[in-house]
Amino acid sequence: RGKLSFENRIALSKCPAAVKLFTIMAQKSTNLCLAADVLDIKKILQLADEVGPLICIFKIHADIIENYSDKERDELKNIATRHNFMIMEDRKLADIGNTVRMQFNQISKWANLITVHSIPGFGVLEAIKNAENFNPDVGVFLVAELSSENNLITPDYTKKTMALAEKYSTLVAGIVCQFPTAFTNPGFIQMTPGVNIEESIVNDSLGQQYNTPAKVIVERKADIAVVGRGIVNSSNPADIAEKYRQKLWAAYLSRVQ
Ligand code: UP6
Repeated sequence: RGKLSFENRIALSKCPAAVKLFTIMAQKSTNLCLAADVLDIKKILQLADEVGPLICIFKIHADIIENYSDKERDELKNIATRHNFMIMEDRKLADIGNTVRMQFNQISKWANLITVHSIPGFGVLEAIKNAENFNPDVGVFLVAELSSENNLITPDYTKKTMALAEKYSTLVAGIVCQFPTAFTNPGFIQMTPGVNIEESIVNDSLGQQYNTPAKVIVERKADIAVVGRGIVNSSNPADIAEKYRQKLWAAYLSRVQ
């Protein structure tokens, strides 16, 4: 998988959202996902407009945004269309299938990609797939590993998560994980958070762990790197995002060649 280009992996995916994402990454030469963890909706929209040309995914946690109404959801959708990126809601759904189905229906009105935990078992993906007004263009990223220190996920959990992803490969666009272990299907997209350009920044005070762009893309075979505070805390997010984009894309090119 590591050596195949994004273009060559398009035909290997069974999920329409992954096909769209691979296409955007190849067209825009970017494997950067911005984690826009900001409370102020005006700042979020400004970030999306400024950094939009440099990213493939604009990832938000809608439940931390103040005053996120339909008007702003539409505005974000317009910016996404203009700059050709996908909107991900990082809700990490983790309830029983029946509840998740209702949550997914709401979120899929405005997001293209949604993160889901595998912990509830097959019912969570079965419910989404069979939802009445299921939109097949919306894709799931299944969480197989977490970036935080001493998290409770075991290798067996990760392996079983990958088996679920395989079973629901028309719905699952990719996997949120740290290591390429057990990850063989090149149709899935590996998304890895915990990335910082500064080698000296290895963690925060709450268990988050960071690695450099080269390490996550080349050694850990991530296709997309998620960067939050490394970009959003900067006084000039567009400049620093371009630095990340260049480093991440160069690492990807060195891997595939
Ligand atoms: N995220 C992680 N680790 C995971 C899964 N998701 O950090 O295993 C998400 C966080 C945050 C972003 O919810 O939005 O990725 C990382 O932000 P940071 O770069 O500011 O640490």
